[in-house]
Amino acid sequence: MNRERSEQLFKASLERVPGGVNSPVRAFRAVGGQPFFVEKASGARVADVDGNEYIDFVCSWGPNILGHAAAPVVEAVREAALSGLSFGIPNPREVRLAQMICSHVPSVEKVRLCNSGTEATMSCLRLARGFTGRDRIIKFDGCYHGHSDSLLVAAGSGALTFGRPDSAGVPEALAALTMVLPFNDADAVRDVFRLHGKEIAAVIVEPVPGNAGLYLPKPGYLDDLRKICSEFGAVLIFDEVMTGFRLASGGAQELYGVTPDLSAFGKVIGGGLPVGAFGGRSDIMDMLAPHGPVYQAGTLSGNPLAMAAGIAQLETLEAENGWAKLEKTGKRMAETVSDILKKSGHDCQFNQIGSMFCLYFCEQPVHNLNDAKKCDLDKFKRFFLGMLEAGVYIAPSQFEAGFISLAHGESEMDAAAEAMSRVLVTL
Ligand code: KE4
Repeated sequence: MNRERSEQLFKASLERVPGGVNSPVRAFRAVGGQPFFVEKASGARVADVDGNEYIDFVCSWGPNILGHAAAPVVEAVREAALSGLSFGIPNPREVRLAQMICSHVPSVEKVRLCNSGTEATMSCLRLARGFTGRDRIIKFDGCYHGHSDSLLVAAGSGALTFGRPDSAGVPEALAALTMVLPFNDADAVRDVFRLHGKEIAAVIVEPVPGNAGLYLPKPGYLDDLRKICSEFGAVLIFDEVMTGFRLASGGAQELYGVTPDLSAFGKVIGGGLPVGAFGGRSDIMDMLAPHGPVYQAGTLSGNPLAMAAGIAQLETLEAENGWAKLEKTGKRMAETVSDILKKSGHDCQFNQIGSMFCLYFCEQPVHNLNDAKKCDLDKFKRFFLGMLEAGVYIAPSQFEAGFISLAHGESEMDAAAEAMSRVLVTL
């Protein structure tokens, strides 16, 4: 495929934007080559500036659950824009979106809207620390919660459970307050609570981790986290930025029947515009300024256009029973892919739940980050590039999840399956 215009744009971008991109994963560093630049997108397809078209299985990392440029969302944003782009004053749409979030997610008694998933999870931590008066938190390896300092932390070496910075610029002293444990191992959590229970403000987890590919919680694991947090008075935070309003209208917490104390949201609730949200128990949420002592704020929080997009997206999902449709498409995709993999002779693992999936190039099942790290990254890279040339865009990293939307119909799924069969033969 000719990508001359994208190459020119990337060259120009590199002069003014670090790495040429505004978010690292877009740079294609994990798969080689250069990113293409999008001209326009519609439904399940994106077209680059050189006129190449791709079936899109990234969906802007989750937000475009109806497909790109979905008419109800575009119309709602257009109409809202005519009445003003930002007020910094309360507006009816932010009340409506707050009510919709609370009506779909029973554990969310109150919610605060913000502008990104990072803000949402960062604010959950500050709330939990303010509510409990404790400083330590627990996260899990392979889970990503955005780029706030307390969450850019890697597991300490060996038995040392205190975290170490996972990015330059994160102070050691702050990172040490974050303990990083293996996902799907409730005993490890219980052991740390026995040692530090009184100092731990919160446990934050992606109930279905989608940032090291995609793997699922083992039966009872999330229930164990709930029991341990209740026993020691720690706040259980579900980071549903990716799973919220995607895996079910009530998110992963509905699917697994586990009630967190706080939840973070983003992506789908913004309809493609910048939105985050965090909410949960009223007694915790009422700690937030101006009502309580925990400060949190945002110039564009509750922005009328972003609210209009989120409301239109959720209303469309409700009206079309979108979650049931996505469940069906996801199941059909898993059946098709497993048939293709059987015939291909490749050792792959295909993890799927609802409209999220990941094809791992490894022999053993993937239940956590260590399993995922055993993948053949070179084979994934060749698969990614082959699929791209075949007009199918999947996540440019083995350690990312894939997404389908309501716009992924039979023709897109058949075309992608056909491309997959052809590319696997070349690996
Ligand atoms: P944002 O700040 O990017 O809106 O959200 C951060 C975040 C928080 N929690 C979860 C579970 C997330 O998946 C994310 C962001 N996801 C990545 C995809 N792996 C966004 C893509 C990117 O960073 O460019």
